[in-house]
Amino acid sequence: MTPEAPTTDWQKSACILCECNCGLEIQVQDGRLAKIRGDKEHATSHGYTCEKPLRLDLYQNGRDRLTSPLRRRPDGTYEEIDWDTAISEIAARLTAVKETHGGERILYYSGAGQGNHLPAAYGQSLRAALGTRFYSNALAQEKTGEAWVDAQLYGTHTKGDFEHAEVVMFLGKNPWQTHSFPRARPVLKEIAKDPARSMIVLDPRRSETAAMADFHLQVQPGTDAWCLAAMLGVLVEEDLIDHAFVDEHTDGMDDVLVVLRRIPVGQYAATCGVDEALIRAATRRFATAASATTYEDLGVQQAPNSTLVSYLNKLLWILTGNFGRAGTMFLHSWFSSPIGSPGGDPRRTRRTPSSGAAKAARRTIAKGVALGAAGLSRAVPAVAGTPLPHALIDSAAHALLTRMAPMMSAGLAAEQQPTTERTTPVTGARIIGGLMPCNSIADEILTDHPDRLRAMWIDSSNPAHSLPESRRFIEAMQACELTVVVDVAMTETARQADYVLPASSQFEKWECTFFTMEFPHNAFQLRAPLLAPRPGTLPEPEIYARLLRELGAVDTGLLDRLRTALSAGTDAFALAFFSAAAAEPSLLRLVGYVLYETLGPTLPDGARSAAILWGAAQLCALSHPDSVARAGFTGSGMRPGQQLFEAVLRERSGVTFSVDEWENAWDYVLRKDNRFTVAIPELLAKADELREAPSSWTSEEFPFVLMAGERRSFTANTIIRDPTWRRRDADGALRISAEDADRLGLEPQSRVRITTEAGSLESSIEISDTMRAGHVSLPNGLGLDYPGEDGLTRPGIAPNELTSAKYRDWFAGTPWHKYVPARIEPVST
Ligand SMILES: Nc1nc2c(c(=O)[nH]1)N[C@H]1C(S)=C(S)[C@@H](COP(=O)(O)OP(=O)(O)OC[C@H]3O[C@@H](n4cnc5c(=O)[nH]c(N)nc54)[C@H](O)[C@@H]3O)O[C@H]1N2
Ligand SMILES: Nc1nc2c(c(=O)[nH]1)N[C@H]1C(S)=C(S)[C@@H](COP(=O)(O)OP(=O)(O)OC[C@H]3O[C@@H](n4cnc5c(=O)[nH]c(N)nc54)[C@H](O)[C@@H]3O)O[C@H]1N2
Ligand code: SF4
Ligand SMILES: [Mo]
Repeated sequence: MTPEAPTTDWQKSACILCECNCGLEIQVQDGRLAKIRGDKEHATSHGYTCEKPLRLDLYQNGRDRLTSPLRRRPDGTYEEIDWDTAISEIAARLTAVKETHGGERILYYSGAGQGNHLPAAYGQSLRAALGTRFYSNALAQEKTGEAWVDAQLYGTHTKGDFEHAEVVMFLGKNPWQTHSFPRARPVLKEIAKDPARSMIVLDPRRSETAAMADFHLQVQPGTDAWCLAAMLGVLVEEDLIDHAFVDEHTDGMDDVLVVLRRIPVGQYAATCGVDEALIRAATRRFATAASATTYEDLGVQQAPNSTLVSYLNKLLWILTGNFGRAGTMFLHSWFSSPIGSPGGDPRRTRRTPSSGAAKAARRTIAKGVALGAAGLSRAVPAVAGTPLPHALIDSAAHALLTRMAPMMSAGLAAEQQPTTERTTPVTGARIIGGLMPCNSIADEILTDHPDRLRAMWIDSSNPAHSLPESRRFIEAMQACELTVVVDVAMTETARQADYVLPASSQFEKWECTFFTMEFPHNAFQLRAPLLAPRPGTLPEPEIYARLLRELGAVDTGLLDRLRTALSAGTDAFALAFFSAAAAEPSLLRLVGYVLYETLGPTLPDGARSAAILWGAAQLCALSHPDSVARAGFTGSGMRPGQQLFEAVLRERSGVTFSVDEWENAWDYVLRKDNRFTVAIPELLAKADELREAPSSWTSEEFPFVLMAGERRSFTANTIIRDPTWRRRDADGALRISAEDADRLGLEPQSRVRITTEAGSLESSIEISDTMRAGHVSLPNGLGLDYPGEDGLTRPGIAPNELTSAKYRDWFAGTPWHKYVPARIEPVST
């Protein structure tokens, strides 16, 4: 099928509105996504969808879709320019910044979209060519604290088997609306109706999920650390610890227990405002269940003490032995990680291929390296031109791949963070997983510090809307010498940029996400385009390639030689590429671009953008050899990776790339003897200080806690901009308790003024019995400028006009979006 052909067939794709990426089947008619249903054959969602994707056409055919590169005029208006002009001017200006201040003064901000991860993957090549060092995206305002804790404990990301757990616990997570695990709603319903299973929810609000829970621990906002500490205190007091598990699988528990024994359970229950008996009952239920899982999300990750809360959460399931069995927590494979591994790259610290493969690799590595050392000029033609035995080419290529994997993986996905800690140049903020904290970005620009950031490249993100204190972020954009935004729509961020580059939509190009977080079976889906690109737009991989050509990033002679090698087969190509990289390691960081230029044009159905996935598939097979083999990708050398890549290209409903047994969860532990390292000194100290630490940040001036950014039905960050998507609650009312409404004399139709340290805005209200007194909530994703009949409309409040960047986690720098001290006043009409 060619993407141009208008068709009424059901075509396979996926939802791009949250990280679940449920498989979809879509009928396209007259350029519209006319009919949409769940894909029953999809490897992870099996036909499930929620209500949100049914009107995805509002994304595809949004009225503010971009169709031409734009250049900002001095008066702030934009003029259309052609692509050649855009590429040459941007390349020249990036080069100027690099030459004047250094490439490391260019911030690359991208990669957190819910559906499109290829831009950030190819963006690694641009970053390599420019020599950027600093990188950020939305993960650095939610998940970096948790990622750091994971890195200390066992080295990689955890998730839970909610479908089979006897007890599930959600901390600041409302999966009824926000999903994050497959088939969330049916799973929640099954748990709620099964008397043998239980749900525990920590949430100040009676969310849809909390309303289904057996134990709703309705904490005071921002006090989860005390609630979790109290639960851990109960575990120790009542000896609910799984001692056999702790002895067999953990190191350092004595240091942890010293702190936990000191916890005053009653005092902490009072601090978090939850009845002590309820905390004890919930803890007993969790600890005595045959299997239990937890999920923490924004309600705790964007609130005070978030990194500490992540640690306490993980101690809860570790102390009760809930790991590595059906219905418990697990570590899992990645097809390609979207976040660097904060504690070191798995491919570096983990044993490289085990069994016979390792020996073979060791034996051939010497040959491979020798070939590589022969350098660019000799090795490449030698491989392309002489009939070396296939087996030798393959094993030499594989040996080189094994050796170069760490650097190559840095060129493929998000930055891989070395074990040494890095900090930002101006404010010294901690960089976790390679990501600069979002809250620090403006401070790294709005200063006269000589090492300040000077330029920003922003792709697939809307930080002028999604970052705290957005007015200040906009000031920071304006202070830059150059800002470039790549997007499908004229967003709040695009409106501030020097250049705006129009991308083809996610239904007009090959795309994928790297949110592969399932176990024991894990799947990856490459999506084919359903429609032709809108005229004037380009897929991001092509945008990056044009810039890299303009910058002369890779010698064209080398690219020609690699193409010649490729004509002899992908193993010859691989050996040629790795040999070249052995002589010039910087090539590895450019692997995406090299693959796009060489392998890309040879791929079927115009799937040029998928070229980078060849590298990802090879690294995946190398990192998880046994799991990938169990998924059916077998053989020696480069073969498993090659087969996996071919399956990815072929299968439209996703490919199961790793198959494990439950006990294999231990294989993913990146620690000596596969044991958890449980004592984290700086967080244990902080836990110990909770007794005296402040637990409230409101004041007489700002007596309310505003949750700035609740997920509701028909919100999906800012991916769908057309306000008619939200048929109800069109302008995103402020939710307020009946008690507060009474006290302030508010009626359902009243309007209020919300004032915080950062701003003051008017809002409609919804008097809601889900809110507790003193807590108010605004939805996420509203306050977007959208073309209406008479110019731009802007229904609702952009939450970050009310947040301040200074409210952030002391450790990870993540924002307190869920805890904004605020004042609420009636507006007289
Ligand atoms: N419908 C929809 N789904 C989405 C998204 C979307 O935009 N719309 N976005 C996706 C993304 S990017 C993400 S990161 C996830 C986020 O998913 P969630 O974290 O579930 O989303 P939120 O609604 O921001 O916050 C969850 C809960 O935290 C509670 N909360 C607020 N303050 C506190 C507190 O101090 N303590 C505790 N324990 N709870 C608190 C809120 O009442 C809320 O019920 O959702 C994903 N799914
Ligand atoms: N106050 C407050 N702020 C928050 C939150 C909160 O709860 N409260 N939540 C935070 C969280 S968890 C998240 S994840 C972030 C999300 O914030 P961002 O990471 O900024 O993400 P989105 O709003 O999803 O923006 C995605 C952008 O990608 C564009 N886009 C869509 N398709 C394509 C494409 O194919 N190519 C390109 N180039 N662009 C495309 C969209 O038009 C949109 O501009 O917000 C954070 N900000
Ligand atoms: S919004 Fe999330 S849960 Fe709903 S269909 Fe899309 S990917 Fe699935
Ligand atoms: Mo998010």
